[in-house]
Amino acid sequence: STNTNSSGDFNWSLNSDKCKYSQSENALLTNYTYNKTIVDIQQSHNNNNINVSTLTKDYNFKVDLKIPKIGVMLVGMGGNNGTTFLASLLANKNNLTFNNKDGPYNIKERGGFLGSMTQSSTLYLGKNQQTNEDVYVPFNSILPMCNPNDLIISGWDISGENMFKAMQRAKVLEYDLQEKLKPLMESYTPLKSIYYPDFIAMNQLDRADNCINYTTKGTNHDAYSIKNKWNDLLTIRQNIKDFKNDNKLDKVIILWTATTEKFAEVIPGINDTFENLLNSIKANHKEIAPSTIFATASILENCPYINGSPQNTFVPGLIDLAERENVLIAGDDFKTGQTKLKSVLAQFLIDAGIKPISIASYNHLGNNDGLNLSSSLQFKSKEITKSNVIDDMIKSNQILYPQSDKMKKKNKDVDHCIVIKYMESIGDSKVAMDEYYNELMLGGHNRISIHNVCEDSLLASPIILDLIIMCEFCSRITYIESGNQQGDGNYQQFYPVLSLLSYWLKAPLTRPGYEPINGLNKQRMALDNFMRLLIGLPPIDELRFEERLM
Ligand code: NAI
Ligand code: DG6
Repeated sequence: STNTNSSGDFNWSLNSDKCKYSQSENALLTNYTYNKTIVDIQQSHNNNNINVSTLTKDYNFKVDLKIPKIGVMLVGMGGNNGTTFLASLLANKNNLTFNNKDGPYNIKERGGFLGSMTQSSTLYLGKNQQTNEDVYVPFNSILPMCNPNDLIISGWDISGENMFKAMQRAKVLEYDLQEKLKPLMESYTPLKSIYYPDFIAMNQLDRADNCINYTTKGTNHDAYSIKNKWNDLLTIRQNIKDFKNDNKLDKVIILWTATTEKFAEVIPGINDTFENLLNSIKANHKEIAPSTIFATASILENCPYINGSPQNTFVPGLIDLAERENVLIAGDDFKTGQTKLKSVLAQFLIDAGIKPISIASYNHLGNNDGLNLSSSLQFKSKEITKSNVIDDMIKSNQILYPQSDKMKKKNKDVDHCIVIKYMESIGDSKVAMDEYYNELMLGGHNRISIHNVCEDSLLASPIILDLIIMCEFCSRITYIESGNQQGDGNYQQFYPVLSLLSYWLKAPLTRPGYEPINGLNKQRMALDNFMRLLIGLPPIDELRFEERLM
């Protein structure tokens, strides 16, 4: 069949017997044969017997080509990320030009959403028949994806400042850009939110003037009620309903970009199953975090929920609820700078057979995120997501990291330390310093030092955009296993934990029983190949036989 797609300045058509367009459904239907390698390891005496075989499965995928009207609700809308994200959407939509020290800067002319994979990167299509050159197309031109200009934004914050004032407070954007954005931003005011003081640092108390559960005027914890968590849940659900109805939206996506919370304790009988979780919300259990209320409300309203912070919002009871309601969820913690680079560099070193022995990662920053993380329980949440990123890489190479070594070193394969210090004067301009100390052959070593400085929220905002766009796109994809006699013959959605989004997340949430993949290139490869298969193209294998064989 021939499918035509257009993306601004070029048209392309596809000849593939794998996919066809269904006019009645306005959908693209594709057959794909998935090849899987299965390793069976049997232990006998001191030996491992490894048996390798292959398995194929045929799937039919369906992509709904109609882009719905999409609303996004940000939890923590008035923070540095929330304001920068909204500012970037409005600045692009209105094609703003502002002055900085170099003169006029037109946002569209300079590339728009730099740092966004969906908006500013390309996907390998194939070889140019005439010149043998590789041909790449914009990632978002392959299949219809939401245009950032069309997103309708709302959200909550415990601070009631309007978005212009909140943007000023964030001190991320150039003065002239803030002034140009003023009339566009000041009409946005965050909805009242939930504040349970135990979950975030004490130093955040001063901000909390816009809370649902504000009972008495006061300047201490006692001013905020944690006595009616069920009511808080109902309020958030109503907020979502109202937003959807008022704006006539087809879909709403909720994304947490609020302050990092401490980890909630996972307690059998309290938050381990969906029933226990709902009962514990009714009982005002102390381990129910604001983020868990938001995620529960979101799932019950059938809205995908994305967690951009490190805390364990997705306690087992919530995953259970998402499975039961069949609603997409993804987390945890935006993978923006230091960790993103680590998920490339550590993977490269280990794949190259070089052995990282220690990785020291320092950060200092002076924004409100840094202030909150100066408190030990909140730092702990971040330390966990920043540390775990090399686990699967270590496990992948038993030559460099034999199991026996691990026993000797008390479970520490790589000495990996994470330091975060708050320095007010640095503002949002985060400094990240890393030192990788590696073992080479014949007893040699090398040290790689990295020093990166940049506005934290300018890295996070395009990632927020990608998460929303890809989450929405994935929600339009269904599949059926060919020849599945047992199923009811209906197309089904992805498994609710949307691990395809792990490219943008520091500690990817995975399906229970599966381990996260952290390597950035592996994560990207999954996204690229998935896009290709949906339009009937084979996965990229880099074999390039036309060049290498006679
Ligand atoms: P921020 O402190 O500027 O913004 C957080 C906002 O959340 C504040 O306006 C605060 O008032 C609000 N808030 C706190 N509790 C709330 C609640 N229960 N409901 C609604 N609003 C609430 O922080 P920033 O820099 O915007 O970062 C946001 C989150 O994203 C943090 O958890 C941070 O660790 C995480 N993150 C940030 C990255 C970055 O590069 N900027 C990267 C990875 C994660
Ligand atoms: C200091 O580490 C503050 C954090 O919120 C980070 O800026 C954020 O988690 C980004 O981390 P990374 O490792 O992806 O740069």
